[in-house]
Amino acid sequence: MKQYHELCEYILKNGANRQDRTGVGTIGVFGYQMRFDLSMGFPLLTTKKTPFRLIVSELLWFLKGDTNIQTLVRENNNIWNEWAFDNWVNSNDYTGPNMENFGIRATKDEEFRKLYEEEMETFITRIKSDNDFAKKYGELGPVYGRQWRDWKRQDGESIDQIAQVIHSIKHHPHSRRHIVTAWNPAEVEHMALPPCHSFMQFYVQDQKLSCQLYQRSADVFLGVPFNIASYALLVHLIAKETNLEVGEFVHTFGDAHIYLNHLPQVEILLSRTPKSLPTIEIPEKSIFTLETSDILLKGYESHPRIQAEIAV
Ligand code: DHF
Ligand code: TMP
Repeated sequence: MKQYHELCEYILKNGANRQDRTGVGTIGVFGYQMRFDLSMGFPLLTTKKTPFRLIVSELLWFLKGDTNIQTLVRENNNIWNEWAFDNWVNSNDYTGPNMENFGIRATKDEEFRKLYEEEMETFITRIKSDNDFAKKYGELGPVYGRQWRDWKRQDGESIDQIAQVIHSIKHHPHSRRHIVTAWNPAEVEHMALPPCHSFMQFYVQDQKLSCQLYQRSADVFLGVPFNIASYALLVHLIAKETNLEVGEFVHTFGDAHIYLNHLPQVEILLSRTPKSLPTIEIPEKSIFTLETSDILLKGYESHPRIQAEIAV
């Protein structure tokens, strides 16, 4: 995973300081590309412990067309909580303490942070157990899962982009039209977060399946290790489904940034030496019926976890 270390070093050397939507501030560049040869091992970052189970559970949630965090939190996957919580605390049904700008306030005010953590816990407990509540407030809007599996056409029909791309890879491997897009301009305003990993293209050569992703916005310390592993896994799953070997994952970025409050963590990470890559095992099962526990990670050795605050 020297590619990831090179990305961090490149941003530290060439990045410009930028204010951003979250108020945290970043150092970033515009335009960068990494390539991973997936036959060389599974690209899960080894210089900090990266929770593969959460990555699998999120990808399978997308692939099932799900956009409600209830499924995730029931699998103890809390990576999308803040974005559902944001809808809840800004709704008319919410009567608790003021949670305006909870993300940035929690990083600056210890007392508020405790209050926020309590409110979040109450919210997540209710999402897990109360289906009616979850239907309303666990929903992130028409995010990845909806656009991938159920893109609404104007005539009321819908498009299953994943099923279509699998079909086109099987029947026209050399096509230059193997595209899946999550960026739906008509629906972006209804999404809890506009898609960051927005547009992908598949490519077949010599019986190997490759994929290139365009990621418009990239939180290099927290998001990117997840994004690399998630798309690498997606290539493995679609390759299996189409009887191909895995080729390359090409990761192209728009705004690639390191949040200023992640700089100490990035220093620690860069001081570590990468270890050899793990491998994965996938059972013979349809891509749409896989469960998180079906996918096995073998031989993953990593340096310890490095905790960091997420910018909301
Ligand atoms: N917002 C921001 N600012 N950055 C993101 O990377 C991001 N990613 C989202 C939604 N919004 C975002 C969805 N993906 C974590 C990783 C990926 C992710 C959301 C959160 C994360 O916090 N990872 C922690 C471990 C989390 C845990 O164990 O629960 C990590 O240390 O990798
Ligand atoms: P933005 O919508 O203002 O660009 O903020 C989104 C932030 O989330 C940005 O820091 C990028 C980050 N992000 C990732 O890096 N990967 C992801 O998969 C997701 C969902 C978000």
